[in-house]
Amino acid sequence: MKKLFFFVLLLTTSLSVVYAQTDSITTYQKKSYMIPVRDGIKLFTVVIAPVQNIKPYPVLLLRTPYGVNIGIPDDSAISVNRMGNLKPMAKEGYIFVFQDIRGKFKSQGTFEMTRPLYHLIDKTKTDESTDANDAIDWLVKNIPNNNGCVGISGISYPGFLALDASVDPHPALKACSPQAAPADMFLGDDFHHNGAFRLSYAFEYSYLVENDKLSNSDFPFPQYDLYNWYLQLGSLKNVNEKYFKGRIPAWNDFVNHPNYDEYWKRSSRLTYIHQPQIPIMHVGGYFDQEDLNGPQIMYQNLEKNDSLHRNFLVLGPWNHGGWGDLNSDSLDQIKFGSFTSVWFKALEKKWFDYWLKGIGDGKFAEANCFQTGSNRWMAYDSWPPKNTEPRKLYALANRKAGFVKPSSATGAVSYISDPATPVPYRTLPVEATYGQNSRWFTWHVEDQRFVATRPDIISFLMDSLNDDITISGNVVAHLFASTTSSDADFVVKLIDVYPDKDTANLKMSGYQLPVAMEIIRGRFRKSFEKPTPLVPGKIEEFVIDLHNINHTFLKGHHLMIQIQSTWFPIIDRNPQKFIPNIFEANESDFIKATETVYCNKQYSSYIDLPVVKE
Ligand code: PG9
Repeated sequence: MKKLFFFVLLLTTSLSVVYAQTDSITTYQKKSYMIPVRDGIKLFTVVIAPVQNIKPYPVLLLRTPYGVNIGIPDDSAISVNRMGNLKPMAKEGYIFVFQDIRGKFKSQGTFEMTRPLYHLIDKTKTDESTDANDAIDWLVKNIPNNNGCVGISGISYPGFLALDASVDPHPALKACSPQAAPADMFLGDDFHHNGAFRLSYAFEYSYLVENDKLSNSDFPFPQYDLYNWYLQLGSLKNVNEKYFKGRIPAWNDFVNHPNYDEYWKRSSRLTYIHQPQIPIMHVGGYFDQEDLNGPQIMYQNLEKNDSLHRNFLVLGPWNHGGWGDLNSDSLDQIKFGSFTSVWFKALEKKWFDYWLKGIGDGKFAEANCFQTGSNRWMAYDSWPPKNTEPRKLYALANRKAGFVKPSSATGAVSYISDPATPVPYRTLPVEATYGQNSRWFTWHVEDQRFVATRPDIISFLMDSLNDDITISGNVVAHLFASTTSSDADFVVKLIDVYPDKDTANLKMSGYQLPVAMEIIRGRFRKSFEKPTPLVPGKIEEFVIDLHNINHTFLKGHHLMIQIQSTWFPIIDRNPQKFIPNIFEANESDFIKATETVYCNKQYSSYIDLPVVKE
């Protein structure tokens, strides 16, 4: 979740209604409506429109489950100076519309988490696409002084809703920008990654949205550091027994659908959205802690059928929704050399100005992907770019990494993984996800030295680079591994290790920046639909998509591969003994196992890297 509104800035000040007579827009006015949709329910909607009707304006719509009531009375006037990062657009005239979706806050109906696109199967059914369609129809017919063109945008859940609106769009809907929008909740994004359950996120988020229709609820944890709280929770079956008591529908769905079944496929946007029906600009962050995969994979999915050239991509050095942040020149310790959100906001305005107002030449790069390391914006006519060659970065038995395949017939590295002492995914304390002081927002760039000395982590370090090396595109790990038990998780990280003595910034010396990382739950290595146990001692290949990056490893830096089998509590503990449904595991099912990663001629574990050609 991203703090929704620029309105945070104006909650404390509602101006008295003063209508300045100038030729640029200085003042907006708020009104609210209950907008009816086709099945008769009504959706609460806030409209913030220019007071000065210099010309007709387009509508920019945002739909959300997080509440749109901005706490100022209807008819209040709002100065453009208080409209935060919407100010540049506001000055030139847009009608901003915010809507509570079905079943949340002041809207009628029932909320359903990531509601499937029901109307695609049954035309009589409603969903977020039909609700958006009906709302747009009402808006263009009822909001004074609109120019008949609507854009939709939003970050995360609102981005997901924007994408839905682009399916069978209302004719007035001219452009859509889904930003940090999840695509598939089992394969990637918020609730699972490759079938591994995102425990702390799924627990806290489902409670946040479903505990109470009228608020965003924080689970009342009795302690600040939740690492031990989640550990003491024990088996996942204790969640309903002790806390939720079956009253959080999304949690019950997690429990009842442990595999990639029809339930997950129905809610996956990859199942139904194959073609951009209007111009779409996907926006994602390389360090997005919630929905890193969605924008990348949905862009790729739509690109296959984009003969009309409506599909565009922006990737930046951002956490979840970081393109809205004021301090976007850095993420925690990592500096990007410029205010990346300022750059993006200018592009976003240009984009909507073109599609909704006809301003500009409409020449947009297919993909604008910031390059981390070298810290520059790059424009591409295809993504991933074509000027790369695949190179394999091997893990070697002497704990080194390199581009030369191991030649020895033997070679392997083992470690013991114990679900009783899982590796923390970030430094303690693990604050509540959206709680006070939470460092949830930056854990994707956290220095991995905090785990480097643990015996249940293995690292493979390459010699320092003599020249820069740039990786642009999809990074994929191929792990050859075995376990002594019947199930195992594997986390693989590609890390940029800064020089031992970084003269550019001494404090960053030795920093271990994870530029790509991902997990797979071993049982799903062959099929997400039909999990199968691992065979003790049997070497198998685990293919793990580490997603798209655009990163320059600078001269003097090292590449490093790191592997571990727990990542807690963002990922639940795999009992390591195969049982059909982990949500029903008993305490006795959680057992230690020895995991072995192979680094030899026959079984060489590696990461496939698209390296930019000189
Ligand atoms: N990551 C959040 C989310 C999106 C869609 C479904 C469930 C969760 C969010 O930030 O809105």
